[in-house]
Amino acid sequence: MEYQELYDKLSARLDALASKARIDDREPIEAVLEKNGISRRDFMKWAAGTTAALSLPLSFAPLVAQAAELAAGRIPVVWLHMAECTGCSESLLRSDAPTIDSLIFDYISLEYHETVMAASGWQAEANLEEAIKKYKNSYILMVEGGIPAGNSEFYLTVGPHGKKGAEHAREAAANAMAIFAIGTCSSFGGVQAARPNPTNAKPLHKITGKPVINVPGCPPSEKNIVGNVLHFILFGTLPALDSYNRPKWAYGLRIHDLCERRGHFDAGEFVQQFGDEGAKNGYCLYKVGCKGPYTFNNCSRERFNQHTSWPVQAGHGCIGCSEPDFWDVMGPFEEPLASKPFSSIDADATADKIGVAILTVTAIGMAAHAAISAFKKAE
Ligand code: FSX
Ligand code: SF4
Ligand code: F3S
Repeated sequence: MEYQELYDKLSARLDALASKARIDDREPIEAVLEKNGISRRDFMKWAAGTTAALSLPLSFAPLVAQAAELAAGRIPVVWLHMAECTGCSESLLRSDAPTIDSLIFDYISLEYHETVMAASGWQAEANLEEAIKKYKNSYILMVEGGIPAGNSEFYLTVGPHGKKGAEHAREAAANAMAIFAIGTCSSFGGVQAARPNPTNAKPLHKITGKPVINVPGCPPSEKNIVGNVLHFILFGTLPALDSYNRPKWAYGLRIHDLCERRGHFDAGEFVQQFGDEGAKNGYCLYKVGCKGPYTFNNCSRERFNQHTSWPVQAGHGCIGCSEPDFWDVMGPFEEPLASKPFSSIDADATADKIGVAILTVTAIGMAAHAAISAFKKAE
């Protein structure tokens, strides 16, 4: 599709969304940004950066800005917590000067989010049930955390009914318009599922049996979380996904491909041990365990903590936190994987090729076309 044709299509979609009645009566996002000292110019700069992050042409920035404005008040979001550390929510919410991403997230119509809502106990449970009923087939479901499964479901119970986490997830997924697994735990099981996986924790798609877009990372960056919401608002369909159902715009390249220390890797300049001269000179961290060559994510580009830094910039190698089973297959974290089969993967491998290689460790069988048709139906 030509860019102009795509632009017109997305623009018509946003206009249709704008003509829908708002589901709440809060002030417009523009006013919220202004109150936080963010000018229109800053906002448009942010839109341009987000457009690039989403791999769209720069001329689409006004559409991304419009999607961000519409994210509030028109698309309800239900966010469930399962077994995890809440780091994914913290990634967005805990900044001393909120970024535009975190303000937008704060401002989207979070109908239910256990960390940030005021309600608790029976009231919280009633809010969840009501939101699921009221916004049937029109809400986005985001789930954080791995989910104890099978005979171990009772290891996670939530709320005053003592409902199992898996039941909560299945009920909320049944009528969602789109489902996102936020974080490595929800995408792949994460730390809960590390050997010996005492609670039999499973990823969201295995519990719900539904198409799920995985947004892994322990935690994922705020850009990857908010970017996925905006992408969905813009397109109303699945983004291009890799073999682990991760959006390619965010997870299409390896940490190693985008790393600022890559020149040192290519020149054979390595940190031999933490604190040595090489470390002071910012040399490559491969020999002290960096798993950037095996990990697909955009951390060096998007960074964390208000976009200030990321693990490798801070002086520690990537530990592969957005890959399936990283606790089991990426360790030891401070030694190279030299003796593991991964080391035979050639340096120019694409996400899909690596995915196929790692599929021998964990099989996630989910056909993208099935997922797309399900989304189209829900639209
Ligand atoms: Fe924690 Fe989220 Fe890691 Fe998991 O993040 S940052 S353990 S991915 O589910 O809270
Ligand atoms: Fe690659 Fe890691 Fe070295 Fe960066 S620090 S160049 S990601 S091995
Ligand atoms: Fe995780 Fe590696 Fe990024 S450890 S945060 S994927 S640099």
